[in-house]
Amino acid sequence: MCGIFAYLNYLTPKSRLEVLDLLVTGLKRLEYRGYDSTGVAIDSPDSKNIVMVKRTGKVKVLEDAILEHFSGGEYSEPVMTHIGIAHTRWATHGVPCERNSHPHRSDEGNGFVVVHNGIITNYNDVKTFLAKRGYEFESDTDTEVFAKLVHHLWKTHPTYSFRELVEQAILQVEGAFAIAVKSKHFPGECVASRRSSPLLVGIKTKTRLATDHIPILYGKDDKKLTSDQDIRPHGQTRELPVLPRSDSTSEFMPLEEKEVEYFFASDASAVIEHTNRVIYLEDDDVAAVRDGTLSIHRLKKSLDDPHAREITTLKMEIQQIMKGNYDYFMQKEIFEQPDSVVNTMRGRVRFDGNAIVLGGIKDYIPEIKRCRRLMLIGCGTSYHSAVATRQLLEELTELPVMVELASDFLDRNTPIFRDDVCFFISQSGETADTLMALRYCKQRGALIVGITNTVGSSICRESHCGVHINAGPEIGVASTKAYTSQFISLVMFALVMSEDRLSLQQRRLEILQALSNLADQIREVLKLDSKVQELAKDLYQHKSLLIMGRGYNFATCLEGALKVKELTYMHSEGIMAGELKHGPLALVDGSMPVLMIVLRDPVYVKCMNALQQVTSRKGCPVIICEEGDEETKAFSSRHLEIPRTVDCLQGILTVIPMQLLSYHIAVLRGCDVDCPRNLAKSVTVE
Ligand code: UD2
Ligand code: GLU
Ligand code: MG
Repeated sequence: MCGIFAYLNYLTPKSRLEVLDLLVTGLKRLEYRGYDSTGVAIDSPDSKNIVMVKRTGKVKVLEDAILEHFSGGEYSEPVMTHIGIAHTRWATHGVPCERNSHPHRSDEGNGFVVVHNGIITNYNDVKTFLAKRGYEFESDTDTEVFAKLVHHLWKTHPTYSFRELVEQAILQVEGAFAIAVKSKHFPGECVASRRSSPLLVGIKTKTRLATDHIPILYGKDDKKLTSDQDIRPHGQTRELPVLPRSDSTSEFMPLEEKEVEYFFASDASAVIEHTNRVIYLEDDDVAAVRDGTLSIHRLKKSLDDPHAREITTLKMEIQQIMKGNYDYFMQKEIFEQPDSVVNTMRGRVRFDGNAIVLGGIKDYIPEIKRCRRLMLIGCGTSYHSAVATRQLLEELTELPVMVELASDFLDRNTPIFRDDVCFFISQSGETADTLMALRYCKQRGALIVGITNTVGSSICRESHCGVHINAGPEIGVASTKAYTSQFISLVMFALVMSEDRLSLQQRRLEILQALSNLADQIREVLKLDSKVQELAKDLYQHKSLLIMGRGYNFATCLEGALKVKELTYMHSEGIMAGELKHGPLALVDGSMPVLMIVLRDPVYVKCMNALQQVTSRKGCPVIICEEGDEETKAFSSRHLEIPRTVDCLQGILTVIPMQLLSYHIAVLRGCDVDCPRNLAKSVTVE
């Protein structure tokens, strides 16, 4: 998840220094979306070239570099019309460094420069296609192929407008993107588009616009030129479909006003200080500004497509917008999970062919299959993701699986052998204990696999191979979306390991099917929010909360209790329901808050036993159960119902009410949700 920002002033004199200042300020607002590196592109003083400045690290580093390089002189002279683009990066493709920083360019002459948020999943195919045509690549990013593809299309279709070139290019790419493109061949113009990643256009005029909507212009799908090969689908060649061209004289609907400024941004926080008039672009919209006029295009019109995009008037404060409609980053991240789980699977799971490819470990799979045991090592929430998936890993890999807390693992000097495969799970990829455990195992000759959210992190670099969970930056100290994405990454690994096991195919299909429904089911669970909030009101003044479950949901109990502890400073314990009689049952009475997870899975009967034990000690537990499970619901007046899914993925749906519950309790207790006391986001000390 990166931040993109572009600023176009039309007949509104601004010096390049002012433009740079605007770009840097825009990036600062978007910095929460990623802070691996930053970059800007503006016109050179003679307006014949494009100048770029890029820096590794946060926006401040870029700001200092700009102050150093562009003081006064020709950069302070006003220009009537100009377009500048800017980017703050959260690396997915290629480590954070200056070379991989955006904007990316089409050629040495900076003909086209691009900023991008998202992942172009077929970038290797596009790269091969372009390499054959003589393009040389400078970075490891997926983004660079887009700049070069536009350039290639420009070479082969010299009569096309800037907008048409970009439209052509987005036809060829798969995956998720929000992009803004600037070109020295089309001065004063900007083209932007999105698919899955967010993008909006801010409009600032001196007087209020005469219109509150921008008409959408639809392509006519009648012309097909044949001049090149289509880059999709993988390996095959098809005619490169060239877009229907809309009538170029009518394509730009002039706004009444002459002087106008446009802002393209990943979210409203970056534009709100300039204007409150924005258009939220929809997937596959192509927004183009030419001669100061904005137009929005779509390739094809289908029946229910609207005729125009509304200009929305924002009524929010900056702080509010940065967090979307949320009060805290943690809350935002909880609600991001329908998208982040899809991002984890993006480009890896093919639901149509029931195939899974984890590019980061595929070459190591034969070696992993020969191993003697799998070790999963992590701390805190990352450790819980291992607990959550252990059973499925045992089932689908048929290998012994050990799950270890990194610190304890080291304390024990655990024996490690050359034929062990050790997984190191860490959101930041910098967790000190996990990293030490990694080095310990590496020294002993084991194969080291990383499961990290952060490209270029220490664990990523020091592991032999691994999987990036691609959940997007997690700002809230208490991990939420990283947990569900780690969970899914490990499930995908289990599926890869069992690909050629005939006897397991039915099971695999069942899980793949469930994965394809997961995002929608998470949306369903998130609708419980207000109910969970009510529940939090019952619980927040208590001293303690016991969370019980077993089997696939034991990890949710541990993770739920950890969330409650770290956010609310209440005592909370995740209890294996099978252990009740061996001690914890003594805690239960009519006043002890208890939450129990009782789902219709192979341990249902045992969970019901536990439920009975608790109620017979006058406990009145909150029950998390399956939708419509009347029999279970009968045991308590307080329940949270979640949709049915395959047993091994239940943990993803049951952990979400726990995240919400701890969040609401923390808010009610007046705790700082995003920065719990005594804790830090990434624990880089032992
Ligand atoms: C990779 C590329 C992506 C694109 C895609 C094409 C990156 C970050 N990802 O995505 O750009 O080329 O392939 O199919 O460039 N790794 C570790 N330790 C870890 C995590 C990852 O060593 O903890 C390695 C992994 O072995 C691989 C690389 O980092 O060599 C990228 O891993 P990934 O999970 O992002 O791989 P993939 O195929 O999904
Ligand atoms: N894939 C691009 C990169 O790695 C953009 C990443 C993002 O938006 O998260 O640079
Ligand atoms: Mg590595």
